[in-house]
Amino acid sequence: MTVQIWRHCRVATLQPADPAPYGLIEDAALAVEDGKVLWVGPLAALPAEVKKRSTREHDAGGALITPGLIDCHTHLVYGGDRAHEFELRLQGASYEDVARAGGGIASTVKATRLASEQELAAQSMKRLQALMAEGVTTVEIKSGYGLALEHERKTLRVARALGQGQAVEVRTTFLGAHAIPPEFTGRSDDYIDEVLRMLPTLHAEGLVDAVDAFCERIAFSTVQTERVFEAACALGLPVKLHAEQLSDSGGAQLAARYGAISCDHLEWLSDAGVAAMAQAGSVAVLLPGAFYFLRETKLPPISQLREEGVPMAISTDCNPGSSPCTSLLLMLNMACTLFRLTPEEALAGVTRHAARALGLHDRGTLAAGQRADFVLWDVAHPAQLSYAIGANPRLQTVFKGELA
Ligand code: DI6
Ligand code: FE
Repeated sequence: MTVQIWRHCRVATLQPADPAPYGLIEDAALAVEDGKVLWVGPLAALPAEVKKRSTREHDAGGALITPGLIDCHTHLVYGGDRAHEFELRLQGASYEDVARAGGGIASTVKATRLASEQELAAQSMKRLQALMAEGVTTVEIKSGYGLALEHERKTLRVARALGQGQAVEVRTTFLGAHAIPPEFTGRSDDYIDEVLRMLPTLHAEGLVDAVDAFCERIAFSTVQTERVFEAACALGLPVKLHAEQLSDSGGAQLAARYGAISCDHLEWLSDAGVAAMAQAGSVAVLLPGAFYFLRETKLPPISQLREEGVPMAISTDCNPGSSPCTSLLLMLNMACTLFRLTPEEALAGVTRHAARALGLHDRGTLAAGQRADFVLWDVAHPAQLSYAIGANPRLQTVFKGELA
């Protein structure tokens, strides 16, 4: 097996065991073998036997190396766009007004159903590539704009295919319970029956890594959400939830009872919700792009989450309605400016904690045995990744030990 060594770099390992902020190692070396990190530490401590086996050396030119970024909550496979709805909202309509008037998610469902697999793939690929250009090496993609078996299948197949042959891994989440499709208007329980029929079929086709639902007064109740969770658990699939985005429905407490790997949005999360998440070990996925784009004013309870030790992840929520965003670096900045996270918390939010929000334990930090997914950046200090607005200092991405 070949051993490659990156030297002349600083490495932010994001390993909690490394005492410096960001787990930062100055004048570091990073050795990779067989797609995994073999060794990382100060260059001066590089073991002679690792050095001896090295077959390729890379001069990183003083770059900062971080784990590959992980966008743990996206809806990036969809048809059409919602620029018109943006205009309506600028004239005074709220997100919920638009949804109730049959626009919103429903209009994306229409466009997604009309799109062929090829058309969906072509427009979604552009969004995926924008994320990858900023160092994303793992991305979660949800279904939820098909809302019928063939269209949910199409979405998940496109999502899986997007990652093939590329320097990124796609994880798929079934979000059948995202909205009530037009043919089920007024019959939301019947639609949940349909979701429960779709799930085992799509799972059997190998298209589902996790299950999500939108628990909200404009979407599904906690009782309906619980039926979806029961079905997921019966299949051994992890659950996550769009919870307390526009109101407090107690979704986080429900999700915690099902050991949810994450609860996402959380602007209206109560103290009881924070406590339940802390106990269950669920990750809080914060989505500053949606907060910004919907001009929300109620902040997620950051200090309570921090005090209770709930890990916080940050994601784009890339979707056409509430966060038409393909920049995870911009989300780092917004997590700090809008939510008052520290740049270190923000970076952990798109690496270590984002991995955990996907139930992945082999990435998100740089340590021996972890996947060798990492990014070389032209920055002097990791805080610059959160500080800059609209910059893209990525120099190179290494995916599973190979230069992308
Ligand atoms: N919450 C959101 O912010 C997105 N989905 C969800 O459950 C919005 C989806 C959309 O408006 O298309
Ligand atoms: Fe979302």
